[in-house]
Amino acid sequence: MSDCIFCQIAAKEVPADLVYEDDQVVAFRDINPQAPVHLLVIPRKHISGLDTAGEADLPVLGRLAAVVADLARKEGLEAGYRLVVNNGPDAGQAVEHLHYHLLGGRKMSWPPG
Ligand code: DGP
Repeated sequence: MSDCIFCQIAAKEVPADLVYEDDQVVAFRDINPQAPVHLLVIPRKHISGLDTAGEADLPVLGRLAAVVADLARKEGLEAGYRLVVNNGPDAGQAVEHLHYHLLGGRKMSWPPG
């Protein structure tokens, strides 16, 4: 989608600190990090949120999870990390392109805010 900031980052039309890319998935550092490591892991395909992902998107959802686990290892998050999907207004989703927040490098509290 031409007016989607994450589509533009995936297409390299907007700069970002990319840490990983393949034909299906792109990962980059969050512009407003909430932890020492804060990556956003997205599908290249424009999917507005987890609730709009369909059957055909199941392979890319699996790929996203595998890339998250790999990036967590590469970022040295052996002590643990948190994976967050904000879906919809109550969760505070600001960018309507599915993204996994990979947060780590500090102790996390529970419940989240
Ligand atoms: P969410 O609330 O789950 O939709 O989080 C969106 C995240 O995206 C937020 O943590 C800030 C980040 N973000 C928004 N615009 C940009 C951008 O242009 N570049 C980067 N690197 N991150 C962005």
